[in-house]
Amino acid sequence: MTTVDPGITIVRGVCPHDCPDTCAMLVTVQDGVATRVQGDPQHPVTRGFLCSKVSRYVERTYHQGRVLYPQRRVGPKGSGEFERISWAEALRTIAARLQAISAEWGPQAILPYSYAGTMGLLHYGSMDRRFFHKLGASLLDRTICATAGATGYRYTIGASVGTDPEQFCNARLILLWGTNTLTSNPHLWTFIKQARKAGARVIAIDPWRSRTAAQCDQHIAPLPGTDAALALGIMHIIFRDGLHDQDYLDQHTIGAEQLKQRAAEYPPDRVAAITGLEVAVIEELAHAYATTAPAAIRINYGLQRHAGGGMAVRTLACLPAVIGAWRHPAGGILLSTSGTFPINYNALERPDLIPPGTRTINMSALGQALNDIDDPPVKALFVYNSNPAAVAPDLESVLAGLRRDDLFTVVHEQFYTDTARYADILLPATTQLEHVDLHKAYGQLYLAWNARSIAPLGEALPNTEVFRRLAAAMGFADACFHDDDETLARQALDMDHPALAGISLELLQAQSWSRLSLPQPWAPFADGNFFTPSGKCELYSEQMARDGFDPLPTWTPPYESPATNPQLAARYPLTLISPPAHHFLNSTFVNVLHRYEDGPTLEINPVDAHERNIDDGQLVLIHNDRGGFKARAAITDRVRPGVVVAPSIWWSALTPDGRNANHTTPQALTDMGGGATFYDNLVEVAPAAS
Ligand SMILES: Nc1nc2c(c(=O)[nH]1)N[C@H]1C(S)=C(S)[C@@H](COP(=O)(O)OP(=O)(O)OC[C@H]3O[C@@H](n4cnc5c(=O)[nH]c(N)nc54)[C@H](O)[C@@H]3O)O[C@H]1N2
Ligand SMILES: Nc1nc2c(c(=O)[nH]1)N[C@H]1C(S)=C(S)[C@@H](COP(=O)(O)OP(=O)(O)OC[C@H]3O[C@@H](n4cnc5c(=O)[nH]c(N)nc54)[C@H](O)[C@@H]3O)O[C@H]1N2
Ligand code: SF4
Ligand SMILES: [Mo]
Repeated sequence: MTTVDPGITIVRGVCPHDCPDTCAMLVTVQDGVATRVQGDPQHPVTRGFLCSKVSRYVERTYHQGRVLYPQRRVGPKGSGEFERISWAEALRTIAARLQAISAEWGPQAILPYSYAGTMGLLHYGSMDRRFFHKLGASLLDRTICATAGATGYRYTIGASVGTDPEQFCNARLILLWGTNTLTSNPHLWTFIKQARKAGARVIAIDPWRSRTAAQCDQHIAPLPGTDAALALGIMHIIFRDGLHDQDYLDQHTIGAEQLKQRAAEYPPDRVAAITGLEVAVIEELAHAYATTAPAAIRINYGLQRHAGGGMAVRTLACLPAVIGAWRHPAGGILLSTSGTFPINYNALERPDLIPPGTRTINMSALGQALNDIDDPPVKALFVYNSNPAAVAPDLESVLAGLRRDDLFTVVHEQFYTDTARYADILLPATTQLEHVDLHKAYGQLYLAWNARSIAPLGEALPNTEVFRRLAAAMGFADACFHDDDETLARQALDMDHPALAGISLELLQAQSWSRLSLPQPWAPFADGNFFTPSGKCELYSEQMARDGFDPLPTWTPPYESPATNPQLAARYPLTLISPPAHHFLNSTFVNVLHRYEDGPTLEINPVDAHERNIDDGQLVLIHNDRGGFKARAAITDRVRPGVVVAPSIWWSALTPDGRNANHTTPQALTDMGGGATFYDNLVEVAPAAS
């Protein structure tokens, strides 16, 4: 904290949102009121700027839609009608209901539901995990975002470790593959711009000409869910033309010969047919990739929201080894830096408190969990850090579950979200300015400490404190329920690991952030040392064979596409992708910043629009057997025929018909990791009455 003028201080914070950049923020506080947030100019990744969302964090914090007091539902579920109660009464009511449900149905009838409303290690998962573990509640498999890709990447590389994003400035070729960098990872763009200045070529591979794709030197638009075939086609050409790095393959990989044989099954004409790309484009891409060094690939999570999402990432992760790109710090591939951070999750979450045999419920199939699971059924749902009534797939099913009269729902929230409206008990949550937290990142290599800059608004409480108090109300006597936030942070950092050498909580509190203690420059796999069981890049994976997968890279077709499910496509011929709108962060900021987005829209190609008599700007209904939602048509060649795009994730109250894209998305899971398949989604579009 720095005092600028009498009454004005600058507090050093961290952006808590689910974004790879984890920006360092400077919060100006005047007489106890936050007046401004800025990016820390000293931070090597933040570089003094915040995105268009979080630069308005003060507006969000003081927004009139904040939940400020505990409340009890007085109207029908979903109506959002509440009356104020005290914290004491709220905690008493929750404890009594959880105890009664536990006595009648067993504790596994209680389901926590949380995701990444905050990425802070304390408020993402610490006291809450301890509480539900001690209670014996069902475990939640947190799969909604990243588990397919993380699992696939792990089979090939061994851990979520990849190219240092700060090294992208030294790359000569950058593939932005299934990621909308300018929207979802904007601070990487700084390094990409530097690389371009030095002559690098940047190629976007995305079925949609996103904001990012439009800025690249080239945009390659494969059909959704066909990336693994494209990667195998690239490998085919590289092996065919002898452009591979035999020395790297010999020394640091397993299965190069088998991979070569597998790639032989993907000649350019076959890959062209699968991906909808021209042979010449695939040939040129393969040659550019193999002959431009260093070559860096950025994948994020967009491309793995398909049936074969895990296998796609596993396959792409083989590419750098084939050409030896890992030799250079600026070569390789980056999915997430998350696994570079040694964090003591066992100390934070205390899995030792879980009763043996406790079941696990997959969050990506919440609708099924609420409607179909027996033995025991879910009788209580405790939601925090998430807004499932907007973000979960197959919302018709989720909402039917949330409407159940016999379901006791607690929601701990900052805002009256779509989910909050279904709460029996609604609890007020602090924002990042009102609590402390410790942060790692998934798109850079800095640990950071978020200091508290203002007092909590109303009666808002941080997640950790809510679960401390609930543990007391439930009579949990274990000492771990008394740990305060600083103690939790110390426990998280209690690892004997070289990457934490010299880094302590005190250091982070004093200077706000610190790069992990890694060699500079950081070239994680220049000499092999992969995190796989063999220590090599596993082009062939024994572990995958044991887990029932093809041990070699392969293309896994979408569940829903005209080529792979013609019967379904006869009724629903268009693939819908519903990626984040630029000013939204999943469903966060929608209530605050929707004025910057042009209402719910559907981007549709002129050919598809013409066939359906759809005019530009017209209201359309996008639908399939799961449900439908309305949006305004934007006729554009940003999407190819057969693909439509609905920037998301809208709050129901702000849409024309109270529904959003997730009324059409499926609960089907990815090939591995149990992930959600949001973009594996066939729909039809028709003109709608206003
Ligand atoms: N502004 C903003 N930033 C965010 C978020 C946000 O909501 N808003 N969300 C955050 C979160 S939680 C995450 S997980 C990340 C996600 O960030 P990204 O990984 O960038 O994910 P998406 O935007 O979902 O998808 C990226 C791109 O993948 C494309 N895509 C879809 N299907 C395919 C495919 O089959 N193949 C290929 N090659 N491309 C495909 C989409 O058209 C989209 O342009 O961003 C984070 N950052
Ligand atoms: N159609 C479609 N659906 C998608 C996606 C998509 O691209 N398309 N993306 C998917 C992805 S990648 C993800 S990660 C999920 C995201 O889904 P969620 O993790 O649910 O993310 P948000 O919608 O941002 O909701 C987070 C909520 O947490 C609240 N919150 C923030 N901080 C705190 C806190 O400290 N305490 C408490 N108690 N609450 C807090 C916020 O106010 C917000 O309402 O959505 C998925 N859904
Ligand atoms: S959302 Fe991402 S880009 Fe925006 S301030 Fe937060 S970390 Fe930075
Ligand atoms: Mo995500």
